[in-house]
Amino acid sequence: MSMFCYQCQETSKGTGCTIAGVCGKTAEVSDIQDLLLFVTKGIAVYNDLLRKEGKASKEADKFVVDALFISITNANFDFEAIKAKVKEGLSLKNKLASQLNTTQNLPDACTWNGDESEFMTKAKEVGVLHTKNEDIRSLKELIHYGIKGMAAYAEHAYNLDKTDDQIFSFMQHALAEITREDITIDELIPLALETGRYGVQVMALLDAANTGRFGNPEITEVNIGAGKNPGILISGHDLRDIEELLQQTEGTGVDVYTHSEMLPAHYYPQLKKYKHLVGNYGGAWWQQKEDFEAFNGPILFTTNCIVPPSRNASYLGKIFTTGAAGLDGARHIAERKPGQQKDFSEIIEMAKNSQPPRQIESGTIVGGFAHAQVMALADKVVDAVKSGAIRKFFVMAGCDGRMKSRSYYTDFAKALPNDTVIMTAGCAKYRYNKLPLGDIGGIPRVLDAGQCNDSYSLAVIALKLKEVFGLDDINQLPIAFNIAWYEQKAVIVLLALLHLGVKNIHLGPTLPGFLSPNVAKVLVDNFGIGGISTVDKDIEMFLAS
Ligand code: FSO
Ligand code: SF4
Repeated sequence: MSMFCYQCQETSKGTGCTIAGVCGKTAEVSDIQDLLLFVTKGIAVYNDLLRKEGKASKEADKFVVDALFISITNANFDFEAIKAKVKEGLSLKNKLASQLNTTQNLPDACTWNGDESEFMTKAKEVGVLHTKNEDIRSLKELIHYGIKGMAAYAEHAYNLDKTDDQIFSFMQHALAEITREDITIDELIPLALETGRYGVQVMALLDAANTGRFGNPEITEVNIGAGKNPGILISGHDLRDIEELLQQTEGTGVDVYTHSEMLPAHYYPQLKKYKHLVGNYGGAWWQQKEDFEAFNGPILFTTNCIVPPSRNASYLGKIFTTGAAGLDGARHIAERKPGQQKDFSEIIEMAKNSQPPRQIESGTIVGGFAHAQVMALADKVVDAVKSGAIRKFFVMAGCDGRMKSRSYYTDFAKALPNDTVIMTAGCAKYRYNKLPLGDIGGIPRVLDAGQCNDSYSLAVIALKLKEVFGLDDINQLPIAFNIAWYEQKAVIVLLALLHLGVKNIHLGPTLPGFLSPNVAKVLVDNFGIGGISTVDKDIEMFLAS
């Protein structure tokens, strides 16, 4: 075995990538990520203790968030950049150690201080399989992945100057807890549920950060064709990055197109006002090789999901990364200095010398149904439910991926009866957002709330509908949850929904490989979590319940 990783839905054979990642991660990158997470746990333990002494470090808060985000699926493939982060972590760890008054039994994650020549040997000792008991390992990793998702959302909020000390504190406390060798299953289960509570909190924080700066998403038709000017394609999830890119490209003759999870940028008043934000180009993240070949201009990744390009890809020299994203061979745009913007001039210059994008499709898609917009239509929605025009809502949020079995979601959307409405968020929507599914009395049958974190909006809508209908329990609403997952942000979304009391969530296309049979049983018995079967059987089951 040259590596071990089982954090995403596409993990090899559903059990673990052991030679190289299905995602394109090499064993070397996987190992250095393991080491980074080990050092990060040491920092979390120290900062958790320092917090008790009233001396928590803000530098550590930020480091933990960055390091976790870097190790999310498809975010960073740059070995040297991750190694540099390990070194930065080691020196921060020593700084924190020197500030701590209490000395107690500290774990290896705190005390290990190897030099660069020892990095790869140590990395082999500290990965996921270090925990031998499969149930403990499963629960620890469930919490760990939830916290990674939380870190992604905390980072986006941070970039918009919104932070929450309770979230930093919980992340570090939870990391410290899962570093314990003596932690029991009875301690880990409530910690997993508490992770969901902070999942709701971080999504609320990011929602407030996004809407506070860019306004509430509103119904918007987004062009999916190509224009005549050269363009920059921006991917990932960071709205501060796209705002600065739009400001810096204004008046340059270069258009900006969104890709994959950046599509919802079009729904925000303070972003859609830029006339040169002309459309969304291509499909979900996993189709990027074909889409990028056709785009012609430079591509900026603000986060995941990156698919490492092959050596002969025509767009090889045109990829830029920023923030937590990284790719060897791509140019990385440095962090913004205090009071300044990131400098995107190199990308803009490259775009000016590029051909315009090749048109690969035409038409428009509609979105912008986040909580404020749906609530503005509440009377219409409630009437449609009361009159029976809408029989059921299907929350089909989450992620897309390359597995063939994900065609289930397209078939499911097509087979749903005409009196049902899909509520979506995240890149899962690309499986059905270009289908002609029509509307019910002016309410589109696919309501896109936004990015994966905007699953929060779907939960807010459900809670408001519960109030409107005077119900005691969210599960009495005519809403079914058929969620597609791929990476760790979907894990925090799932834990958040469980925290809100949502039961009987179906998860596909496969259940997580990191759930041991016993941990899966806990989720099934207590929350009614289920998988998927065939489209017909599932629709029948959902409509009957
Ligand atoms: Fe998708 Fe990738 Fe947004 Fe994820 S582009 S898969 S859950 O990063 O975060 O939905
Ligand atoms: Fe495998 Fe997923 Fe880990 Fe990549 S992120 S190595 S595909 S489990």
